[in-house]
Amino acid sequence: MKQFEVNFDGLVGPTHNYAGLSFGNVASLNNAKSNSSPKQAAKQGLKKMKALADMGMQQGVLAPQERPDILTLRRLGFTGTDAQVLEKAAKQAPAIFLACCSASSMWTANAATVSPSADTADGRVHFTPANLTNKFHRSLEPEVTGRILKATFADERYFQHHSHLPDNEHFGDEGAANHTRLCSDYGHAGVEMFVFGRYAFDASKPAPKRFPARQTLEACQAIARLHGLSDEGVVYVQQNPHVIDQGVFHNDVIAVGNRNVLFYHEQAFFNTQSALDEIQRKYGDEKLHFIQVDTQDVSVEDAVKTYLFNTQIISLPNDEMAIIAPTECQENPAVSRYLDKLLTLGTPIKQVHFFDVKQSMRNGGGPACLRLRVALTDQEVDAVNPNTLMNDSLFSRLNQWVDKHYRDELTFDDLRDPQLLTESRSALDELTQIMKLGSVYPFQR
Ligand code: SUG
Repeated sequence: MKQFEVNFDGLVGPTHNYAGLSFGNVASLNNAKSNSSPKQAAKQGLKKMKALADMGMQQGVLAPQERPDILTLRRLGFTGTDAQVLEKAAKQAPAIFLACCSASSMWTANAATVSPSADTADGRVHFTPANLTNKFHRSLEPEVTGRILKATFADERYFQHHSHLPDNEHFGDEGAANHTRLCSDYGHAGVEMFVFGRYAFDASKPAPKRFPARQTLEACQAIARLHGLSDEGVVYVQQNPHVIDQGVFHNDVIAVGNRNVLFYHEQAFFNTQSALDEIQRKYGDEKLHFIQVDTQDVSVEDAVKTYLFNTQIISLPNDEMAIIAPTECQENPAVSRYLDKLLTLGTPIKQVHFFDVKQSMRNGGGPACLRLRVALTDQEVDAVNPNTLMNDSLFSRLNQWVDKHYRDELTFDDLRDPQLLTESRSALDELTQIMKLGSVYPFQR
């Protein structure tokens, strides 16, 4: 049996904009209110997906969500026609209105936590959508995320879908952005490393002071239980509260792993040595490659600016590992020097490829934020909705679709334009036909 890691990237939605919604995420705050280009954003994402498919990787696509979110605005008491709901919300409650316009579902690393069949008690692939409770705009995602995941991974013989955790800060869950799996090969049982920012029920434990910790230990434990993971296959690691306070709002901004490699910053974790010891012990006899980047080589500030750790580490068909990095890493002298050095260290990482995903980076989303990893056997790949898998024809179809429906530029005031709502809905309606997803959106039900 063959086994793969399939990256499911989020397709950027037609309302992609910069609203400064994410306190604790430096880029989101710094770029608030600048103009965006939904068309460029979607095309940058598609280009990365296609490039990985061309490298011989299995690559999937996850559909965006319906925005502006009229249903939520109605739940909050705005009434009338859809256009009136938009107008009233924009005028009376601009902050709520903006949250309901965000295309944030593009960062599919936050869509769900996924455990491959090799790790779970019932031998199925398990999915739990993230509740994203810490940010209002993101807390609107899990319901439809669940539907999109079910439409993508429909076959119940292979795929098990859970509801998102209770919507409360105690169980704040940000999905795969705080979840890393180490394994000798994708189809072999691995060690699932859950990284959390705080303890929900114990205020005496260390926690950040300036910015919020979005993920709790208790959320991680609930997911491990739901997915039927064994205690010997799980490690819980606390994130260093000081780096959260410097803008590391998810662990994937400071660490990334693939197979037998964990690439992380010296300051990433609270209790690094005991975490690494436990991971190695549970992993077994084969030595893991712990690649630590020291502060003297790359500061936390540069890591946050360039997203050195929000890179994807992928295993190419020839088994070499490659880093998929944003161009910001190439432009920063310290980080670019480090990446040159990394290739000479004799680790499994042998190549670096740079991608321009600036539209997403300006909201704090790098290459790794844009993708949800799903390790699958060839049988499971065959059970995936084939219209969600990237190939030449889907690539050109989706580019045409973007050209037809997306705006080149979106200013802040455009978001209240009822025409944008109509455009977005007709785009998504067509997309559900292209990807054969069924009626996943509220406006279709
Ligand atoms: O949740 N930004 C996202 C970025 C998510 C990045 N994902 C990972 N690290 N895995 C967030 O903070 C900003 C939206 C705005 O400000 O308009 C935003 O939601």
